Amino acid sequence: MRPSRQLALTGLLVFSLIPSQLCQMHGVNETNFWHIKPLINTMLNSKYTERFQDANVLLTFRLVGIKSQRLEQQLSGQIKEDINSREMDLTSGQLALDILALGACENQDREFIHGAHLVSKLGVKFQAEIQNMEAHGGSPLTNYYQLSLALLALCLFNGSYSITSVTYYFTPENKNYYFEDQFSVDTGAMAVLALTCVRRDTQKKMTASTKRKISGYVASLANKIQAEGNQGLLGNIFSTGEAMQALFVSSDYYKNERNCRETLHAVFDNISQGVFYMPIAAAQILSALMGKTYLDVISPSFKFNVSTEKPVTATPTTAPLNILVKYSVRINKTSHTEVTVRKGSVFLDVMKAAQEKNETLFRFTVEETSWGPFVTSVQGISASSKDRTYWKLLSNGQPLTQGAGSHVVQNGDNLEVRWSKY
Ligand code: B12
Repeated sequence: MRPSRQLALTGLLVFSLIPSQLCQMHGVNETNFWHIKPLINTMLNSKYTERFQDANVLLTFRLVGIKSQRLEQQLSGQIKEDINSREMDLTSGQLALDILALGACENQDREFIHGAHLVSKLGVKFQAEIQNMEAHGGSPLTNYYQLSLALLALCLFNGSYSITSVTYYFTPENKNYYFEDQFSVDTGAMAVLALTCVRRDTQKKMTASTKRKISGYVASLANKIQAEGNQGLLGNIFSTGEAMQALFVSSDYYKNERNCRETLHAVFDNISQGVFYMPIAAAQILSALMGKTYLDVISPSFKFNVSTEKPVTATPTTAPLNILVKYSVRINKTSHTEVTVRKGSVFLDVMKAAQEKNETLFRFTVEETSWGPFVTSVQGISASSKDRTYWKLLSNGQPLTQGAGSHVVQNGDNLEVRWSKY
């Protein structure tokens, strides 16, 4: 960014930053704004040729008040086109995110939500999730992160949902907050935001005891999130943004300046290492860093203009050295191989190299998603939401915190895809 433009942008931000809730002294301000600049650049400079990342990015742009008319028009256009073409196929969480993104601005996008009856359609999808849980031992069609997104959007945009279902299905002990016995911080955080909205919902007639119950859920989930705290992060780096939002609205955690400093230090450090190079990852952390939560969607934000940066040209990779890694597929028994790939390769390159060596043992399929390629099948065995099965990715025995398209492998790594249940 050229110095003059940087100054202009910083100047505008000074007036717009409202880290009103917590982290007041240590949130992003004019002196440390440069830390978050890479996030804004990532979001501004991405191509958005695929539809997947639009809603998260548009939502954050609007929530924190970044006004880039060109991009807003492009993203909202893509979202509306997508809704028009495959509304029935959208999952509850996808439609909820679309509503949050479109509804985060008081313009014709809100009319689109209204005209296309998106909120009542979301109500139907939410109800279908509940019915699925009733019929299939408590498992939703998608997952609790999406169920929470749906509840949040319904609550913010006056949709219909049953308080009885909410108090029954969102108890903190529910198995859906966990993947293989591990509390999912992202999921818990989204539920805290949704339940906080429900507790504040003045449209709903709620008894004092129901209110207390929901407050109890929120407090318990917030405690579980805090229990996953580790050197400033909550869960891992990619869950920290949404966890921050949840703790902003539900606990005193960030009233403690030390906690706040620790989180910001860890997050800024990761930003400087380029960890948030995906627009969705940048979008999910930026709102919290600017003191905003998804509950602020319905209150308009101060706007400031930014001009689009020239895309940063990728630095050419250095000499193409080869590295040797082990790769295995584990179902009941394990199939091993060793492959040579270029230095700087990602997990997916290893999977491709193994597939070329032995198609029968190592064939696989992926599906493009907002986080990149999701491994859907290996050896012809497909992941299934219904059976709560998936292909887990591991390196040296540890689950990856990034996907197959992002995780860079190192010489000598022991990589594995493992048939797992969550
Ligand atoms: C639910 C969930 C899962 C479920 C998805 C299946 C289901 N029935 O719901 C399960 C448990 C299978 C899962 C698996 C994994 N997940 Co996951 N998951 C989530 C979670 C909590 C919500 C996703 C969601 O529903 N979003 C909302 C809907 C509307 O958006 P969507 O794009 O339609 O959602 C789909 C994709 O997100 C996809 N998906 C889910 N996880 C991942 C991970 C990757 C890398 C990809 C490419 C796609 C993908 O499944 C969703 C449902 O179809 C997110 C949290 C978050 N902050 O987003 C983490 C999250 C996306 N997952 C993550 C990771 C790391 C994984 C794994 C790589 C873990 C592992 N070591 O194996 C695997 C994926 C392996 C593979 N096969 O490719 C990270 C991604 C970080 C990154 N920078 O890439 C996140 C952000 C969690 C975190 N904080 O670490 N996940």
